[in-house]
Amino acid sequence: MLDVTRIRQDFPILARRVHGKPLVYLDNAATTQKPRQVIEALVTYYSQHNANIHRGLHALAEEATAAYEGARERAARFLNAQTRGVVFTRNATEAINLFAQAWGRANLKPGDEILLTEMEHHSNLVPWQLVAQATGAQLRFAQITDDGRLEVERVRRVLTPKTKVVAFTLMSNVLGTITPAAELVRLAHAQGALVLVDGAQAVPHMPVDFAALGCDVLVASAHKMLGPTGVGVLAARPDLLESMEPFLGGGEMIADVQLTSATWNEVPWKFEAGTPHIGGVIAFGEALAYLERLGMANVRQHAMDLTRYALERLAAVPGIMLYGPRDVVQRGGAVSFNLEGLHPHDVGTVLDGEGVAVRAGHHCAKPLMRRLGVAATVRASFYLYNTREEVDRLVEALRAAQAFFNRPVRSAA
Ligand code: 7TS
Repeated sequence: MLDVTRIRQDFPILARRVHGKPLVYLDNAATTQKPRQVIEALVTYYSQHNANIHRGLHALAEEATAAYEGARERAARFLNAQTRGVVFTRNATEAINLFAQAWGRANLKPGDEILLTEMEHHSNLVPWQLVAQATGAQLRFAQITDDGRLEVERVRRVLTPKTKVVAFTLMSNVLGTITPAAELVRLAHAQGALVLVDGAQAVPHMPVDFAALGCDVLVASAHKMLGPTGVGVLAARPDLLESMEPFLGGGEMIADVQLTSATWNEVPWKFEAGTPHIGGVIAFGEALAYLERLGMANVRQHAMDLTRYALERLAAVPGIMLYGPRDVVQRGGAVSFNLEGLHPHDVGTVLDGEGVAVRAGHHCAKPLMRRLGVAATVRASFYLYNTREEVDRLVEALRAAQAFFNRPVRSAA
């Protein structure tokens, strides 16, 4: 069990008022708030240790390098991946682009297939479109069920000997759906395909074990898990990284450089060209330490309890359409819905006026919106500092939106 009252004291922003009301922050799938431990890590880095890493001989450079590489070790432990297999990027999007370009350009050819699902975030779709255009490979898609689940059988149906890579989300940012990743990895590997798992939503909210999943690449974003913006993680098998050509060229990623050629540094540094977000990575290490102290199993339990409560309360709102699985075991805490007769943006605006922050729109998943037959949804997404009282505030604010636009509040019966 999480001590949410105590946790909330670590997050200065949660004491804010918005439009005269106490802030209810339910936009955690977009980005999470930061505890003071993470904010202080940034301040301490810039006020005590700031230096460029891996090159200076002076004390500050050594301190900064040790802290940066320490964060890499912690990230590897957190994900149960090898330290040499952890590459820091700007975000999950860049991590996917890195793999799609560095691996895809060298390994895909006309006739090969890239298998994705209908519910990918644009960042696990567009990079594959780019590499498909560049290589002549074809995109294939596993369909989801009407309640937003990804069934193994439907993936099996589109997986062929031509499939060279399978890339899918472990948790949908729109529907909350948790996909049967370990089973899909086994299936894909049996066909000789590599697997990239998009953990941008899952890694912050549940225990995710890279080795146990068995996938080849796992990506995540620090800012969705209490860390700063500007830091992403690519965890991969070190031998896979070694077999790949670099993604970006420049300082740091080289072993030797001649005027017309260069050789590469060892992994993971081969994939970290230029000065990274040193302070951000170090502060990300603090975010991981914070999550480790709470325990990811407890974080997941809290998400299930709160999501169950939210689904119950939301289902009782007249004229609501809820998307995604209803069973909290099969989903995380991103809850999408629409209110009959109201535009999601209007709902979002009224909610904002009540101090309740949600996202309304296509959530960077336009093909999924088309699959659901809507242009947009309202999305409330929870994290470890959210409470049942905040869910109640959300529901009250939805009623206020219905009253404001004067919609008949038909009884659900
Ligand atoms: N994959 C998934 C499943 C995501 O939800 C997101 C961001 C990304 C990848 C990309 O992460 P980034 O840090 O590189 O931007 N999702 C959202 C969202 O749902 N609302 O804002 C960002």
